[in-house]
Amino acid sequence: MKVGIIGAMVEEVTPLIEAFRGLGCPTAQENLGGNTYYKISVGANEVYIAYSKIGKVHAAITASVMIAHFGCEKILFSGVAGGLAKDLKVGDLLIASKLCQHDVDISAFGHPLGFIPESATFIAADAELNALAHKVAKLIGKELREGVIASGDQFIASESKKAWIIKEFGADAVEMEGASVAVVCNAFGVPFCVFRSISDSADGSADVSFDEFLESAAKVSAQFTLQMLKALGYALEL
Ligand code: OS5
Repeated sequence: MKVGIIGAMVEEVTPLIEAFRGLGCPTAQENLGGNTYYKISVGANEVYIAYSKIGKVHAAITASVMIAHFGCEKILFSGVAGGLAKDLKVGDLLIASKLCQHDVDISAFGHPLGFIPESATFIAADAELNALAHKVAKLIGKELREGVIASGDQFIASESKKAWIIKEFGADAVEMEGASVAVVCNAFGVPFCVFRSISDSADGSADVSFDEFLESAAKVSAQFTLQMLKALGYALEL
């Protein structure tokens, strides 16, 4: 089986790559379209890992390459997010139920915010992967929240913008890549799920909180992603 794991920033994929190095898994590297893809063999299975760079366009490139070039059959996204829901705090882990693009606006033509004709406002993550994630969480005693993720090419750092995204999309967390990975996976019929650990609260101090907690939150998501791989049949001694 070939599974692709995408993060946006190098900090989001480094804990994964280091874990596989520590396990002695054979690793090769290939550069394509501005990204480095790590091809890691785990027994008979392969995992492809790359950080896309920030934003929806970069993440869409990476997801497309993983699927159309490397032949990944499932895609997992691992990274950090800004928390919108009041009870989400730094370090909490969230899996997306569905994702939307909060910066899509063709309402001048009567369309709802976030909607693109022949597409949809929300794209649901794969039900089987999400169910497996909850099973894994229960097994290892890790709290895993499920909620709506809104993506856009903006770092949200204000109470007013945060409130607007909650009001318009009912989102629990905000980031800058997940929905574009959802669009690509949906277009190719590839099951996907999105894990995000909270690095900040998308408010006036989001930049400070993000800098402080990026690394630790990224590790939370990466550790869980490794457990998911194990549950998917990868022979990992975690
Ligand atoms: O990938 C971007 C989205 N991520 C999730 C996230 C988020 N998204 C929106 N709003 C929030 N409040 C969010 N909280 C977490 C995180 C990431 C945000 S953009 C961070 C940019 C930080 C940065 N800029 N320059 N550097 C770092 C230095 C640098 C230098 C060379 C190469 C790469 C980076």
